Amino acid sequence: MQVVYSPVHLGHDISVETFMGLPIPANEVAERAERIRTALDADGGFPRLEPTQHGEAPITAVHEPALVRFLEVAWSEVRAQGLPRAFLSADTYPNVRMFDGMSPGAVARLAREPVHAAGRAGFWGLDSAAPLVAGTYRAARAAVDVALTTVDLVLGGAAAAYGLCRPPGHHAARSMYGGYCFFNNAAIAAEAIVRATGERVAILDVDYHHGNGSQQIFWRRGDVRYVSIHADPDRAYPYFLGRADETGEDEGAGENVNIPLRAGATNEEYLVAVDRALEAIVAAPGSVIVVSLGFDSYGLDPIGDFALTTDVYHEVGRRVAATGRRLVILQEGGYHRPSLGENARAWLRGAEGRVFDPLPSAGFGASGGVAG
Ligand code: OKP
Ligand code: ZN
Repeated sequence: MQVVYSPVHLGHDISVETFMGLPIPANEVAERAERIRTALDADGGFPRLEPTQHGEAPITAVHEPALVRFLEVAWSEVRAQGLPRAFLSADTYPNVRMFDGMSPGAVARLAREPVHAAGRAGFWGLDSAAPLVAGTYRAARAAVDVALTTVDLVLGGAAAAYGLCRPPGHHAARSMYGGYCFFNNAAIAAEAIVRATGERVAILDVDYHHGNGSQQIFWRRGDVRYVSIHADPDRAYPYFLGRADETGEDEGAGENVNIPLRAGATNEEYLVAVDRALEAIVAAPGSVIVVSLGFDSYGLDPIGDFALTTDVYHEVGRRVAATGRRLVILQEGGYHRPSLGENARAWLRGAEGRVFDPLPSAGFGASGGVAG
């Protein structure tokens, strides 16, 4: 299987994030993508290519152009406003209740983009978990090009291709970045496939977190079905979306399928959910699945609480490919760095119908995950 990777992600060089106000070492770091790249190179079965540039039009097909402009200029504005800092992170958000009791006209006039860089970051951002640095915009653009080049491979005839996107994308909504995400790589890919083929497309999101951005972008659309398996938002980010009763509206009624799972979810429970998700996908026509692939569902992940082990990724990849649909597989999260390479190899080899034999050097083989 071909792998699309760009070294431009290295410029999105993050060392710190905040968790409930406290600075903590960042989770979404460059080492993640480097671990996966190295493991796939060592496997020998994953020829690698760099993305080609696809320009801005496929991005503004799903994102508000002003969001793109903000992300492009944010870092230099921080500099220009003389705010000395290592990264830009929002701290004040336009909570909808700030405007309680005001008329819709007044809200439209008042709830607009502020002037101060911190305010602008809050206006466009979901949370404080998407620190922006000098190389962020270029990295986010490169991740989109990785996704779209992966689409090109599949529309060009490949049964499956893998895009090693970093930063990830599924929390980014039409007019909002956040949750380590800037542009929604999977949504941009799905939209590009719809436009190129005129066919319906399914997104299968198996990151540990609910992809609120992907859900929002296609909420009222009848041509993109979004199916996600994730931690129940009652206990996990993004807290506000991801419940089973969120099914879409208008043309999109019934096109949004959320499968929230309990803490401690096992391989067996996960595979039951995968079968449900795949049933929902094959119930509608279409020949391509965009997979939002996260390994934060792994038992040792520092921010997840499922109990999955490496073998289950091989089986999930196998079952997804067994739908007979072509696969545009795009990397989202996964934060237990030592296991990322092996988990990616397991999933992708499963999707190709190849056996998974752990790399002796990896130290995280098929039994590498622990429960709990
Ligand atoms: C991205 B992906 C607040 C903590 C919020 C954000 C998690 C983003 C996960 N500082 N955590 O879905 O793997
Ligand atoms: Zn995640």
